[in-house]
Amino acid sequence: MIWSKEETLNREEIEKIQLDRLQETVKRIYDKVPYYKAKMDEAGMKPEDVKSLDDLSDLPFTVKDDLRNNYPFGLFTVPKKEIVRVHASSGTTGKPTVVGYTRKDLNTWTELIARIVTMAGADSTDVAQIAFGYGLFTGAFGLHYGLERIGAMVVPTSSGNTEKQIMLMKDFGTTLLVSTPSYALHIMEVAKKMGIDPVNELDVKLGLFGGEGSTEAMREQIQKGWGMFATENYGMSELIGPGVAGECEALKGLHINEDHFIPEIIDPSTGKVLPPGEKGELVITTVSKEALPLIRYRTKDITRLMYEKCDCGRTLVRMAKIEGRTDDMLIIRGVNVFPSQIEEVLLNTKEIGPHYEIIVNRKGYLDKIEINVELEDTSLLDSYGNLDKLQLTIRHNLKTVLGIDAKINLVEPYTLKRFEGKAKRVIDNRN
Ligand code: DLL
Repeated sequence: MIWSKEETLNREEIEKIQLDRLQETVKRIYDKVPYYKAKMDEAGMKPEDVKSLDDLSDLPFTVKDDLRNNYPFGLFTVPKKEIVRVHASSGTTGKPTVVGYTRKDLNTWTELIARIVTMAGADSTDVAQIAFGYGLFTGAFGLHYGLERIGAMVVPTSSGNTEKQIMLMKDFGTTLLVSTPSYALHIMEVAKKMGIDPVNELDVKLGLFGGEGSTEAMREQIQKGWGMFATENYGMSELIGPGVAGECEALKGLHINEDHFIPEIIDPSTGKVLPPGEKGELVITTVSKEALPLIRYRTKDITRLMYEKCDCGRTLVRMAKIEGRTDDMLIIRGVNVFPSQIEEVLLNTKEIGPHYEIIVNRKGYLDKIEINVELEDTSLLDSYGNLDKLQLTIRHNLKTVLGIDAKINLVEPYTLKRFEGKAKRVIDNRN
């Protein structure tokens, strides 16, 4: 099913909506936020200079520091009394990045989530368990209202308390799980430990995963372990939260809700817009938000756009799975590698499970990478020879596929840390 007619407009129609809304948005920020006015004046741009979508690339970028420098509400284009909700992204140091919503923004958000969950195959018969943390994080509240809007029965368990999650899942007949992919893996494992077979004893048939990246190999592990159809959706607090893009049942990329978000792909080092289809940093302009519109926001996420028609009938452009973030890329002795590429190699090795940890150290001037990876089961532990062989195979694969030389430590099942929210699998001790 397709939730809204905007998902199937032709290019001309969608671009007309984008241009009208872009012009309105640029005028809005210029008139209402002195910080933006100064920034545009500096770039020599006035709102009336935006005459076509091509003019978008002349507008200055917005970056996370712009939000930080205006903490907490400095970039809002409406007075505080019109804000009905705030969320914030944690940030590892200092103050969080605060985002705000008007009543209309919340309605837009709900509609966009209704679109992406419908796209993934959810409907009013679903019992949807939301295992994202409820709080300042946008994930839980975002999915919550959209799933209610399509008429699903929402079970707001929040994250954590995993055994109880599983009990409720069984008792309520949960059919749909919302979480990070890493938490989905963890719940699956705890269920097995409790003697519950997720495939035959739970009814979860659809996964709506997001908030962090995951590879195709990880998707396979989740699908197999749960007996479910695992889909992924993408978003970011600053842009709205989840609801920017989502996978349809064709699983050929994530459809971007283009009537609300205009995507561009840039070369992260020069800032130049790249031709259609090329890989680079995703830049998004929000064109329907009231409280916190963002012009050319640099997401730091690496992907590419696909404009060909999708099997599902939607005309919305698709973005490929996020490959990594510009600030996540590891440079190991001059070789650039994303943790997702390492994950792909590891998870394609039959004997190992989906839990791993990448540790980067610097010895003198040399970077050393060490990977702790869990065995799928304990059967190999008795044979030193087999373990040794497996270690060599993984090392060889990483070397040939990615060109990195890593020390591999095979560890027993259940020894590495598990995650209830976004996973942290890279420990970079170089700084
Ligand atoms: O993670 C919003 C969200 C919640 C999206 C739940 C989907 C589901 P932030 O906490 O601001 O917002 O983190 C945004 O998370 O820039 C990406 O690097 C990463 N991310 C989110 N979804 C995906 C995904 C939410 N499907 C940051 N694949 C983004 C890869 C993702 N990375």
